[in-house]
Amino acid sequence: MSATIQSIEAVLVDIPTIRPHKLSMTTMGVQSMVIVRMKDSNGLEGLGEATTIGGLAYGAESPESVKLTIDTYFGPQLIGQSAENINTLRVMLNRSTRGNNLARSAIETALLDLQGKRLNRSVADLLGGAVHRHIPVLWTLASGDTAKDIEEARGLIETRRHCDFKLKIGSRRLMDDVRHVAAIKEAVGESASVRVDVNQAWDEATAAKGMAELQAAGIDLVEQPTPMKDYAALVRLSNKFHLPILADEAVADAKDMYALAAAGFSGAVAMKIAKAGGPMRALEQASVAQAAGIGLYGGTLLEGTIGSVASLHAWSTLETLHWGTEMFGPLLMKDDIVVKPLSFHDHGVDLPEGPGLGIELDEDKLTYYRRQA
Ligand code: MUC
Ligand code: MG
Repeated sequence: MSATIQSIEAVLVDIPTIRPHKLSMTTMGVQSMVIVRMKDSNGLEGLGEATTIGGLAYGAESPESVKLTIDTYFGPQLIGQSAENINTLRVMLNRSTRGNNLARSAIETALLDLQGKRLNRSVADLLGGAVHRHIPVLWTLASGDTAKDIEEARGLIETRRHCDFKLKIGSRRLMDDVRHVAAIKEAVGESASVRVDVNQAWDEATAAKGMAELQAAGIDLVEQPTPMKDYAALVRLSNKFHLPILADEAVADAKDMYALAAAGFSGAVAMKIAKAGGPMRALEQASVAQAAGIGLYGGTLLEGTIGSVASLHAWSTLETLHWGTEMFGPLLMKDDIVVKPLSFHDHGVDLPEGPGLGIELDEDKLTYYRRQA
């Protein structure tokens, strides 16, 4: 059964968050997603998603620019092409396009979903097969208030939804942040892993002082303490402390991973399908990290269910996720646009069953949350 791509629609969707989510560079009250609907000549539909954090606060692409890229550039190239050979289409886009990895990720995801539906296999099957079907997920405490964060963490530990926590810091004075983190660590105790994400807010000297303090407070991991392009600082800090560093903004794809590892970095990498340009490209990065002895972590740009599930299919194929994942994006939003939301329990999430991503859109919810022109 041959199939050609008939149409590609990129829909902007805005869903409020359950509480303000405070990061060093922005505070989110809503999450904006681009949902890709790719239809083929057999009437099947592939779904994809591209999301970022706070418009242009996290990276060079915004939800609005992703929609424009897909509508103006990717759509005309892809429509009419055979949908069956994803690698051929990836090569075509690689030749015509620089960057724009968020838009590429949504397209690669939709192609995989479509292919899986056509072949009656899951996306994980297309990627070689799932090694794990229940995947660990941490929660980010980012209300901006220490007492509220402690209360939130205690509730989640009690219901066994999460046992690991990431704290967003970097917008306050260093010692205020350290006191905030130490108080939460003390409240949740030894059995919970507490990590911090600085989102590039520190210079190297502040990071060195901060890491010494956080190491003493029993913190397990420090994510992206220094600016993304400053590889030398990240390498020096990773060599100086036994508290490991998680590289996030510094590393988008396999090439970045190679460059950072070759510069002498040790620690871990936050893989994100959005940064890499899709689930297949994120797994290319995982191979480079594994070869360099760098730990793996399944990262998020706070995607909704479609983007989170696409990531989960990729992460499920990896034998070891040294630091687990943070695929909690759907839980941060007040509502969902899929018929059957993900099942989060026992400190993790179940990989959905069924062909493709295993996700069905709720058309009414999509209509309700889609951005009006
Ligand atoms: C980031 O920088 O890691 C992931 C979890 C969260 O709360 O924010 C993101 C982005
Ligand atoms: Mg991060």
